[in-house]
Amino acid sequence: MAAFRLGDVHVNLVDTPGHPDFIAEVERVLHILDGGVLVVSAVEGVQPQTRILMRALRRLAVPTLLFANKIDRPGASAEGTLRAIGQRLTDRAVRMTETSALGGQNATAAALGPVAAPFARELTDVLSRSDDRVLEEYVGHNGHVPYGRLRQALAEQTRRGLVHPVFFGSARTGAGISDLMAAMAELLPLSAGPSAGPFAGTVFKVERDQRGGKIADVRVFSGSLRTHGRVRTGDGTEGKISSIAVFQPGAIKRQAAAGAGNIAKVGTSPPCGSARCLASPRPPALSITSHRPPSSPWWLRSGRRTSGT
Ligand SMILES: Nc1nc2c(ncn2[C@@H]2O[C@H](COP(=O)(O)OP(=O)(O)OP(=O)(O)O)[C@@H](O)[C@H]2O)c(=O)[nH]1
Ligand SMILES: [Mg+2]
Repeated sequence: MAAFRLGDVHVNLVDTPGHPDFIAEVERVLHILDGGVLVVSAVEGVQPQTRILMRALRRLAVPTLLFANKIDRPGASAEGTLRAIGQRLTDRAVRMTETSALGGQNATAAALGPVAAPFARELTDVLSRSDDRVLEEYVGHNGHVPYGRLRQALAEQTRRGLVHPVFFGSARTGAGISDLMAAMAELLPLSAGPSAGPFAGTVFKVERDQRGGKIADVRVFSGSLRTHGRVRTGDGTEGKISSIAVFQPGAIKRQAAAGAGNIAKVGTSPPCGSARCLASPRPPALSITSHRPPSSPWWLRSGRRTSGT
């Protein structure tokens, strides 16, 4: 897990294993996400576990970007990867970056934009499949929907899980990474639960701390948790919160409280034994906002990252 900032957006990243043996554990994490980045290899393409993860993300309606990694590696192919994505993952993928010099250290990936006419056509084509208004505007504007309008429809449909933007790049050389990160802020939903009011959160993992005590990893959707506050720690058992540490950029910080949007490591007495502790499910009405004003704080992608590079 890690936290970082993208402008005024606070991002909590939860990395999950791509191996199918861990799928049950991964699914528990998928429930707490606001959005996902499914990583595939631009060399190996779509692997069986990638399909399992994509199915789970779609079933749970997690808005998901696709990242085709390793464009620096010999054998990397943008066309091959896009074909595999189209055939084996989704027919609603839309390519967001152009690439050059694939297969070597100098491989580049750059965001497509308004000057790329085929890109605008592809966006129009994919977006109009789920939104008749885009088609109407296409006809009304003689085949040229304004780029800003396409981008807005792209964000809207990505947040509803109707399209999956595809980015290329290399974690090794850094190519394409800034475009992927910018897209996380632009296209994935922000969570906007209030910090006032009753607590709602989910324990998505329970692990041992250095002293052998149990620590619960909690995503707070709304309200807050405070040290010494009373909580339910299991099947009806009442307990007390003994410690809270919140993921902040660069560090996990001990804090007196964790509020909406935080991911926190929470110690309780008696210990939180299972994911049912602190039981208070994600409130559906608060889970995702479908619309993000450009400069409002957003919390997360709580890790929308899954899968096998
Ligand atoms: N050439 C190249 N190698 C990469 C790149 N990204 C990751 N790798 C290598 O790929 C291997 C797997 O990387 P990981 O980051 O462990 O992949 P992962 O998807 O997290 O794997 P799991 O957690 O096991 O699912 C490592 O040897 C990395 O060094 C890349 O962009 N280019
Ligand atoms: Mg990994």
